[in-house]
Amino acid sequence: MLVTWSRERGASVSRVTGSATHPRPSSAASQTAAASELDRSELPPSAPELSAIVLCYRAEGSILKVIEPLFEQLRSSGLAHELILVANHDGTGRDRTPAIVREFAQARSPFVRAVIRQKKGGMGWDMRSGFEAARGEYMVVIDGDAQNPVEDLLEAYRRMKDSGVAVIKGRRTARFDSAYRRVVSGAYNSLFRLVFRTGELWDINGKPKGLTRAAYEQLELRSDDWFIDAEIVIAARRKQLTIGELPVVFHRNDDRASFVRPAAIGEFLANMARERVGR
Ligand SMILES: Nc1nc2c(ncn2[C@@H]2O[C@H](COP(=O)(O)OP(=O)(O)OP(=O)(O)O)[C@@H](O)[C@H]2O)c(=O)[nH]1
Ligand SMILES: [Mg+2]
Repeated sequence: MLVTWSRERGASVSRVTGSATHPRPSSAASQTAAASELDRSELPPSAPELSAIVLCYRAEGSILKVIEPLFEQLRSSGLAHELILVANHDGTGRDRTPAIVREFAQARSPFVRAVIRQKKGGMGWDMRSGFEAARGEYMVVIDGDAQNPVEDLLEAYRRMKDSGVAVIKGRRTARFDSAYRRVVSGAYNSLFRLVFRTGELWDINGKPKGLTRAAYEQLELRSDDWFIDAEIVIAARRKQLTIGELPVVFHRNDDRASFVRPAAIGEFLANMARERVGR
């Protein structure tokens, strides 16, 4: 089942399509993502309602544009929360992100925690290491490159909470990134729809991405690369979980060029073929 909303914030559910099936109770599925650099003795005693997860990879000083306002928004939300900053690195020591994130987290412990490990995978590995460290009932992940408005993280949580969807994803209805990226994204989503018959779902890679803890435990995510976004959607549909699509604005990245090179397109195609054949 797909739940969609109109663009205006605070609007109620506008459309529900497909047949509803209640999610199964959570299984004790083992999650294989990386452990984190965390001192668990410092954690508050009870699990928070919301784990906000930020992928900080190679953001360096510009990460503060995202995590400072996000920290303030979480604090003033009144929610029991934690902010998990994923700053895994390639081990060369050239990336200043881990040091910046560590300092930020230490100053705000225990509500902010850093996950800092040498990378053993791409974006999917980082996202899974964030989920693995998170303890919240709801987990919402956002990129650390400021392309999504920071307030969309809490908005995604609220929509999940109000509507009861198990999974939420952003759907970029206004994009200000490059024409190259928009074309790649459009072609990928058209092909994805054709191959996986995902109906009205669109913008598979859109963030924020949010999962309830029960959904996370059912999905048993494995992707280490870009395909994790697709894996979330494909696995959620197989488990007949309800997916919500939140319309979002997507800004241009003024700090760096696109990471999505032609090789990434080949990787997407190979992943789609493997997933389709492997069913
Ligand atoms: N490229 C890349 N990103 C990673 C990796 N691990 C984590 N990430 C995070 O993934 C997020 C999304 O990557 P982006 O390259 O910004 O993806 P995008 O916005 O869809 O595409 P571009 O803006 O065109 O690069 C970033 O904010 C990174 O923090 C990694 O190994 N490679
Ligand atoms: Mg980006």
